[in-house]
Amino acid sequence: MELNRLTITFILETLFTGKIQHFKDEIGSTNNWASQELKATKVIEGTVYRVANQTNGKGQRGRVWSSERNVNILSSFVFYPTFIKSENQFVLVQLVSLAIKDLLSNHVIDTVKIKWPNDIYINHMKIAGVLIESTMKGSYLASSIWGIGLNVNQRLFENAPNATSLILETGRGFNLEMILSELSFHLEKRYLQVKKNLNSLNQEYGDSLYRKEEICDFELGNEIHQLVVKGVDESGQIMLEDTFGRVNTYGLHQARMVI
Ligand code: BT5
Repeated sequence: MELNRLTITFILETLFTGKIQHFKDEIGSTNNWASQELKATKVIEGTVYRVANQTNGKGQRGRVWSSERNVNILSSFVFYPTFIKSENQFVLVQLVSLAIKDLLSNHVIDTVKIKWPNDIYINHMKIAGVLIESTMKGSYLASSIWGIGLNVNQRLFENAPNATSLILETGRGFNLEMILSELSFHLEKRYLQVKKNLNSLNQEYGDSLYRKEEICDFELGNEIHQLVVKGVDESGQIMLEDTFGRVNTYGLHQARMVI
């Protein structure tokens, strides 16, 4: 007798993350939308703003995030990490990156890597990008918007030749609401982990770094240097070793991996 294959859908329960969802067909940028809402009303922690299409999707430092309509996750979550000092805000980068890695690792066979600081890579291709925008009160964080672009069902990337997606990596399509629910689950799990112990993600984040212990080309100023990725320090600066075995740390504006 032939066995029927059962498809079981798990509804991942969270305490507060993704419980309130706002959806629009189109907006400039979900990060800007969330930021406007934060200024205008009281937004409950864990609320997520998601769209089918962004007309002005933002990357880091003026770069553009591009996506086809209604095939990918384009979302921004609102959190209040008021227990984190601004000098420790790199933990947010760690927790969001690791949460996306958790989600993807449940679906793909290949290893998911984090290209410093927070690009998510599979097989040398970028599958997700993160844009965190926070406000401060005194020396602590007040609110934080976690913008996440995750490629799910898009097959062709004309504007980003180095991109991949879940459908390209697994050969099957995914339900976007389900992926959003998984994302909410993993974000909350990592957030609560950090709330308990601020340094709990250091080791895992360091071990997940893309091309760790490999010689890579890095742009430092206008020059290209061959350096080995050793890890990150507690402030999130990347630690790079030169050919003489000297390790120096660099901030976001100082070093860029050339791939
Ligand atoms: C990022 O910037 O990777 C952060 C992207 C964050 C996007 C989300 S979508 C929801 C929320 N609302 C927003 O407005 N933004 C956030 P960066 O590291 O600067 O990478 C940008 C670069 O990635 C671009 O210059 C392209 O080379 C490449 N890129 C653009 N779209 C891509 C895509 N869909 N997949 C992979 N790479 C892409």
